[in-house]
Amino acid sequence: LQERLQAAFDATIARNDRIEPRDWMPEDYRRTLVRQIAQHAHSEIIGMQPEGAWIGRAPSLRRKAILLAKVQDEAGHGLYLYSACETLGVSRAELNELLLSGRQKYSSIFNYPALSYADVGTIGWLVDGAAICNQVPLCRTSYGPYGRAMIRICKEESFHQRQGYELLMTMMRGTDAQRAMVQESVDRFWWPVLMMFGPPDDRSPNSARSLAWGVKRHSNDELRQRFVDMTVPQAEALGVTLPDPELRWNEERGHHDFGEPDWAELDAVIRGNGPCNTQRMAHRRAAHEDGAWVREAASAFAERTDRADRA
Ligand code: FAQ
Repeated sequence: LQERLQAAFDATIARNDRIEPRDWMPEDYRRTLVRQIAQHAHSEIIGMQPEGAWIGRAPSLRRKAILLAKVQDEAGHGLYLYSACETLGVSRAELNELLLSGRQKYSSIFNYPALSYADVGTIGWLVDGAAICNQVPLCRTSYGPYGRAMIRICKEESFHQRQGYELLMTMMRGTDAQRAMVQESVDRFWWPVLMMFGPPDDRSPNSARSLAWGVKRHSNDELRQRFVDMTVPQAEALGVTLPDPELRWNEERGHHDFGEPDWAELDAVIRGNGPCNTQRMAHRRAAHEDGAWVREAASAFAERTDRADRA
């Protein structure tokens, strides 16, 4: 029986069809998906913090409304992804515990601070830009609930990217001080954004299997290259310089060459030693504890309506 189930699973993957929650799947496939989807969900929730810190300091009502809507979207993406993950047999409470105890990760990029209002624009342009590059192919991932969640999420991420770019465009049309603020922000974010795509292919232990299973559709380096190629003309249109002296068009390859990110820095940030890791986790833990009364009230209400329904 086991062999027949495995053969049916392999055939579904080979046809590029979706695996659905009730289908049999190898335990390692399930584990890989829980790991990736949970990390993705945690990233959305922790990712609310850098921009969220600017909601009360937005320079106008219009900017505040836009930022508020974007950060709310991120919460929605997190909840959507937790639900997709729950279809694999883990509970939201378990996933939350795995994040709070440091056994599951979230994206390295959210361990960098948002120091100026230009960072709100840069996060939209570059961080959401990188997220889109990574996530559009995930709309075709082999696990149904994850792929379907990605379709809606990508639409919203595209809007996020454009609002960031529009914010930076507005600042670039402003004063010298505003232009300098944008450039300083791009200088700080460029390399950490390139690291969002993960370690280089020859140091990416999960890639081979995830690619074979159709969980990932492209390697980390392929997506990083695609992002650089997509971003260079946008930087030119904006009038900012990307802080990489090795960045140039390579006619032969038909792609941009670019410098090597500092992989030791990525390793350190992933291990918990980035500029804001402690702060991000402390904030998340406090938010979880502060929300205890909401969870208790919701459970008590659910229990009471359940009892009333049965009576
Ligand atoms: N940060 O073998 P690989 C967003 C870990 S976008 C932290 O290459 P894999 C939107 C990796 O987990 C951000 N850890 O791993 C937003 C693994 O450790 P493990 C979220 C990283 O899975 C915008 C180890 O290193 N997007 O939130 C990172 O094949 C603005 C070895 O790596 C996603 O999660 C990193 N950068 O490839 C929200 C996309 N890179 O798990 C708010 C879905 C690697 O074995 C504001 N995920 N690691 O302990 C993926 O596509 C993949 O999981 C990769 C990593 C590409 C991230």
